[in-house]
Amino acid sequence: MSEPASSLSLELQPQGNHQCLQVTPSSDFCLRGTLKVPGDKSISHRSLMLGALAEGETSIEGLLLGEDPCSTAACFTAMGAKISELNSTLITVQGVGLGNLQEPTNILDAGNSGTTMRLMMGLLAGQEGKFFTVTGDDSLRSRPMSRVVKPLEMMGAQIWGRADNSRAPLAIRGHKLQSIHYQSPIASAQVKSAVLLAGLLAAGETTVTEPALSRDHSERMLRAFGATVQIDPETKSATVTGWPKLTGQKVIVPGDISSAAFWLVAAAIIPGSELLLTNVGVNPTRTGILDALALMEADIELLNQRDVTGEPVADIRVRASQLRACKIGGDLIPRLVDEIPILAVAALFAQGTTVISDAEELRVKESDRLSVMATQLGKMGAKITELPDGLEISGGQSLSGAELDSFTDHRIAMSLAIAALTAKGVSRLHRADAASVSYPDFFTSLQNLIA
Ligand code: SPQ
Repeated sequence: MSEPASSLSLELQPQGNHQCLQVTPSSDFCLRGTLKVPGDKSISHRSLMLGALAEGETSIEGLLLGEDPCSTAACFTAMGAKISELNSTLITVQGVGLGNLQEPTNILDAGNSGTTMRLMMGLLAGQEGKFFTVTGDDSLRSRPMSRVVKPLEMMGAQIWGRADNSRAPLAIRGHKLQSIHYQSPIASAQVKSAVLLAGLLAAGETTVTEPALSRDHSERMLRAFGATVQIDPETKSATVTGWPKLTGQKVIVPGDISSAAFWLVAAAIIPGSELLLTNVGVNPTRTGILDALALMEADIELLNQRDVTGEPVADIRVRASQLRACKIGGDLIPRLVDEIPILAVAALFAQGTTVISDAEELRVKESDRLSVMATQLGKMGAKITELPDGLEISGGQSLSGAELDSFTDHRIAMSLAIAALTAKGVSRLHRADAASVSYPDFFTSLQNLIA
């Protein structure tokens, strides 16, 4: 990466199979400009999966061309879906029809993507008479899969794997399924979606009830493709009716608010910054980050709010301002679960002590995000305490440059890169390339926004 106009410099250096980002900060820079963040990862996965299951053609505009959706595309291509080259802004998928996925001749590799593995397992469980093996990278093979194996087994699924069928690689023999009403112990869109997708292949009605509402992209898109989906917001339940006729659709993927979150926080904490983020998905099950930043008194404005193929979208303006500490927990957590690492960075610059609780789920993401953020920000001199279910972060701090590591977790890589911009002294962020999982152009965009 070339030298920026200011004296701040970002340099990506090869390091074995990975890349190391060297950040040499300066005191006189800010972030300015207009940016379109890449397509929503959750919606991208679902559009590929439902496109593969539907009859006819699905066209997808704005699909995230990150590593995770590429894993989903490769898995469904191996099962007979015809997916056009993933190098353009318009992707087409020729579906095979519900229940008609082909038995792949090799192991299905979900890479780093929990969404690919868990949602796909729901769809594979009911492909009668066919055999599938699913695996992933080191991180994904260490993540818990029993949360989807258990409800799928209640529906009649046949699944085998390591650690009492709870860790990939997992083998699945497609089997006739029965509908269930599943009371999920955790608010998880991946659990909910896996069960609802399995419910498409079971006679009758399959319901999932959650302790708090998780993202509802599956429910919205299933409806758009022709499934009958009932939502009961009171009981936090979603119900699908089995064996719908799914028909290929036109999907326009909005920008990912989880990717926008890095810019929202960066612009809020770097004095003099002002950014306009265009075309960002603002589905209320995902806008917890906006609510948290509003609690912190960030200067954020939603403009041009509209609906695009069933998902709410807006442009978001953010300007630097003095943040205040806040308490984040309860039902807000599933609505900002992936934004907690970057919120921890915001909290370092807020007046007072921010406490994040009820976030134990972060321990089973691509890394243990509570532990990694506490140790990595700690290396920069931050006063941050790891709690069993969250973080306690003292604000008003100044950070020092340090040797940092993403632990190959994309959200950690981008959060630490933003923290490094604000530090005094050089930071080296090892395995920074992890950002490509959800945001392949992150460092180029960062470079372009520096003013
Ligand atoms: O797909 P994966 O690897 O699980 O990705 C993450 C992320 O940070 O991008 C979580 F690590 O996002 C999940 C999110 O945390 C994506 C997701 C979805 O698309 O349904 C739901 C959330 O997970 P969960 O377990 O709360 O359902």
